Amino acid sequence: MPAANPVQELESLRTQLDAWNYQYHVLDQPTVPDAEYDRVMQRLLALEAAHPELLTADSPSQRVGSRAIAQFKQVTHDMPMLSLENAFSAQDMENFNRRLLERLGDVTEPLEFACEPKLDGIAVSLLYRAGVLERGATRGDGATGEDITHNVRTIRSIPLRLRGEGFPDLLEVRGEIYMPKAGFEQLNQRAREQGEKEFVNPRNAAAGSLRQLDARITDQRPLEMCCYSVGLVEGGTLPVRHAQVLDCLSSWGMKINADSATVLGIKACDAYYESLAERRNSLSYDIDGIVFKVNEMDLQQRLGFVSRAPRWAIARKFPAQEELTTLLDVEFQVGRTGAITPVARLKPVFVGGVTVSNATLHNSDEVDRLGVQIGDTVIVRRAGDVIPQIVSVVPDRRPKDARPVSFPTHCPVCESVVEREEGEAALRCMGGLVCAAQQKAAIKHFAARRALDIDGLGDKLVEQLVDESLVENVAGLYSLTKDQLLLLERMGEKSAENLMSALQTSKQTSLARFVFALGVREVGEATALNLARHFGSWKAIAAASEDQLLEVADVGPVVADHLRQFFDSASSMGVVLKLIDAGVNWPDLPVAPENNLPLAGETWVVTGKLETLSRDQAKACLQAQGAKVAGSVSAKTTCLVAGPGAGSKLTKAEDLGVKVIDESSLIRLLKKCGVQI
Ligand code: 9MJ
Repeated sequence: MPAANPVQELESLRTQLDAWNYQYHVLDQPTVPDAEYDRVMQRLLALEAAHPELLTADSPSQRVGSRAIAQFKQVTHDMPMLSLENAFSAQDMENFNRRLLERLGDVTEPLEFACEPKLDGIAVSLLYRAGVLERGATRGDGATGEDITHNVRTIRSIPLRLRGEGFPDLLEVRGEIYMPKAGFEQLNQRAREQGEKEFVNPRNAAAGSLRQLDARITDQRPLEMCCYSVGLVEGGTLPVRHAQVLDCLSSWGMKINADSATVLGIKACDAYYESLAERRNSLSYDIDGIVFKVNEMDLQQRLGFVSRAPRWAIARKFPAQEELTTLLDVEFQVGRTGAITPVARLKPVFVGGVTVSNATLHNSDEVDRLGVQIGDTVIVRRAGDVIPQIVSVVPDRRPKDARPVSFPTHCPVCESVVEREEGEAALRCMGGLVCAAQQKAAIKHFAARRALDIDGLGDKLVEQLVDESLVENVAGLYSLTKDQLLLLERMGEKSAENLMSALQTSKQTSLARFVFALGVREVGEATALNLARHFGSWKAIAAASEDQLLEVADVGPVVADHLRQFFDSASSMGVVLKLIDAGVNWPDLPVAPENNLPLAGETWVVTGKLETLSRDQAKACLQAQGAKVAGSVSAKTTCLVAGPGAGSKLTKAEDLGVKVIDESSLIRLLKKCGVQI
């Protein structure tokens, strides 16, 4: 339908697209389906093609250039871009506060501070003239950066023209361009699938994405910008408090951090720091600390700068999550099922708040992927409670005497032959329960809290019991005597009595716990619960054919095969019978037909990052309650469980009006269904 007035129609299409873009990328509140956005964009493109003279640089159609630039131009920052002084403790914060008060002299405590999560990305400056984005530049060394306008324009949370009114004629907005964790994971997933090199962390990925000469590449990268200050301002005024300035930027269409806050006094800054530190891993973006800024702009003015950092701000850093260290050696650990895991022995290094001297290398595929050799300098990462990982190798620091990691052909514990099963990454010791390492691991698993929960039977004690040949398998635990225990190192009368009594108590259990405690390969808690519910008794599980096992939710051919192998093995069955003879018991369950389960007939989807459960655990628990768990959201979906970083599935669920809950609600629901979490 040709419009009577193309100028008006163009303006209305652009305003509409800008608004949708703002709602989606800045407010995180999508309002129209993608198809509608695409239709309006197509109309805009057609109209602009018909009227090239009406094309403007701030049109939403003009985000991605069609050609690469030849090179980056240098940009001088008329107002230097500052760095921040660092603080590492509450004491450093006290000192900061004291310095502020001393310098200001006449102000009384408490000072008001703006608290902002310190994004770990690339600092940039955006210049808006008459509300139109004119230039984007990196901070560089603070005085000179690089012109990255072509790349900045591709980032949808950066407006090409400001919204609303009242902005100064010239406005320099500063902030951080970063890659959210979920986008980073997807980017690396794609790189893995295409056999390309992965990025080490979201910061490097953001930096690499902005360093592209061709904006079409940057356009493919999930970058965002969050604004945290202004630089040059001409032809207009801004409010008198920093937090109000940010609110102004927000009203003009810029993204600001929703987790920021203003507080009174330095103690409240500490409390903010502690609460963000606790939430750090569940945020959708990486932060490396908290920035505290004196909120009153006139106080900022009076405080001024020292060298290149403002006196009115400080960054309290979290303990680093990545550090460099040396790989001293690789040793091999044998797990419960014989899987042989290479473990990196590292020169001890303080990272993520603890000293790390070991990291898992997972398997030989991972060693190959990293290309790591003994003697290499490596980057170690420890985030939250996650086990430390080697992220990458620093190739230029490889010493001359570095040597490749060589995998054993025989088990380092029992010397049985080692095999790599087809389609598996792990090497496996074929010694079975002859292998002391597998014996120990099986007993530790059996005694664990979520299994038979034998209080006081810790790892060290299990190791002693096996090393002293007092126990060979889990059934042996129940023939231990107090006198035998008293022979062990550091075992007193009281501890021995307690352990004997804990062993006695542990005999009273549930079928699900018992099945889980047996440690059959791939049979986790959720599968054990499903088996218990489906068959009701131990004998029925042991007697089930592979086909019957396959009827159980969450049991596939691999698990069914492991289960059959376990029950077909005379030695495994011997252990089970001995346990029952020793008095291990549980109430048999009424067999729950699948359609009696609480979530029978429902279809669930799980997306985003979960904190307490893994996504697989959440899925297995839902399936155990009778739900179908699907990979994508549709009108048939009963409920979406969305963790931080949830993306298109969440959008779609909201579009379709599907119920959305978070992890804590899921856990509450599962607990109500009787699941132990
Ligand atoms: C970051 N990186 O998130 C500043 N920053 O302010 C925040 N950096 C900053 N503020 C003045 N939130 C200089 C740097």
